[in-house]
Amino acid sequence: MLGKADTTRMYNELSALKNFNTCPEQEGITRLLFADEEIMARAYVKQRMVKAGLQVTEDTIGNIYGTLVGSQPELAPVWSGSHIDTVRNAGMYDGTVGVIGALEACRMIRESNAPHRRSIVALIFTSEEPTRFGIGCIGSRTMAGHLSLEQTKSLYDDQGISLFQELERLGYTKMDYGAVRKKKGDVFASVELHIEQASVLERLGCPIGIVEAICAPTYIQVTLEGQQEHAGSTPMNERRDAMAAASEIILKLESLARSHGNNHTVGTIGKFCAYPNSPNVIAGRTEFTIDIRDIDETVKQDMTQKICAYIDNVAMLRNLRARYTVTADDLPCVSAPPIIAAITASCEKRNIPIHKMISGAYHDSLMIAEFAPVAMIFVPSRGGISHDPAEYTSIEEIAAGTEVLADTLLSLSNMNEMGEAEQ
Ligand code: HGY
Ligand code: MN
Ligand code: MN
Repeated sequence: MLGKADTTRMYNELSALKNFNTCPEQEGITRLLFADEEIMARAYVKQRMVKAGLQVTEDTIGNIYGTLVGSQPELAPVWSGSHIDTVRNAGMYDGTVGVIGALEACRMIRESNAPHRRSIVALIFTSEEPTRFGIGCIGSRTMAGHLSLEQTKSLYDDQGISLFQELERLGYTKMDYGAVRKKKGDVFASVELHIEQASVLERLGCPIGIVEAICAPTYIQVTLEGQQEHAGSTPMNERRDAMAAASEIILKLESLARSHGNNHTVGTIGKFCAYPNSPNVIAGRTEFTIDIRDIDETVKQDMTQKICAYIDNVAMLRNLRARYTVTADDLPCVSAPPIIAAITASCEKRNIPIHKMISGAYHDSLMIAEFAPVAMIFVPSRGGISHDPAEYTSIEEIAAGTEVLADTLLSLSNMNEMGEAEQ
């Protein structure tokens, strides 16, 4: 069992990352993929990785790898990583806890001189958040083979800039995009440390959550086209109001999700644009994103099918034109028992109570699960708040999760293909 994480070092790094913020004049942190501040945050973590003695590389979609080389580097490595990009007006812990936690775990292992056969890799996955380009897990999704270079040409941000244009601007397209792809066997195991982003652990008074399964998202981009008209002189029975139509769809999504009556069947419309967005003009067009999640793929497909049928029906009844595209339709994943066992073993040795749970949020581990065994370690979120400036987890709670992560990575790095410990 390894020792203690260095809470000062970790807190300083989390605080440094907090300052890479595109909108310091607003509440919280906004650090979208490939914004100047995100590029600076990437450089900062790479510099900390080098200082920690890791070998640092980056791939064609911007995933960053910091490798603590093992005694048998030819063996499939053990991974641990997360993200540094944020939603708008975010807190300072979503994603960064997993990146700094993985870095600190590597330092703990290196400073302990504990022998480890497999290399251990701390990673930053490119753009876990869908904030800029409307789809999440861009870096890990590419690793799993679900995002081709061609497809990056059709992912646009609100300014009409494509992901491909950004990759070109930053010189990534000069490298071999295909090399990003990972196949089964390339990675022995992957463990991600993350804040819980809900209040289960806090309510239970439990410091460590072990994620047994991760819910998956389906994203649907919807455009409703009606008729822009005068708000005063257009009689109610002559309107083709894209805002009123959208409101029916929003409430239908909510009632569909509620009807399943469980915490993991959820539907959200968080991004909504109305045109021309003027107080005295009937909206001629609305554009919005539907985010459906579930741990059960058949339920998610049923929700998707029902809401799309409802959109068609509203459009027909209101004489509007509806266009929609499913832009992401991911599969839920389950964690690998040997990794769960390794995390559990560390918590037992450290006399830390655990709670096994499902993650309602998705994470890069969802994509990594397509080519490697995964599991996640959760640490509590105060009040369950996340994706909000008030997001908070104490450095002591983060250190506890990091210490368990470090034990787990070390034991996995000395495990053979049968899951037996070998020095
Ligand atoms: O939306 C999510 O579950 C993650 O925070 N991107
Ligand atoms: Mn997030
Ligand atoms: Mn996250």
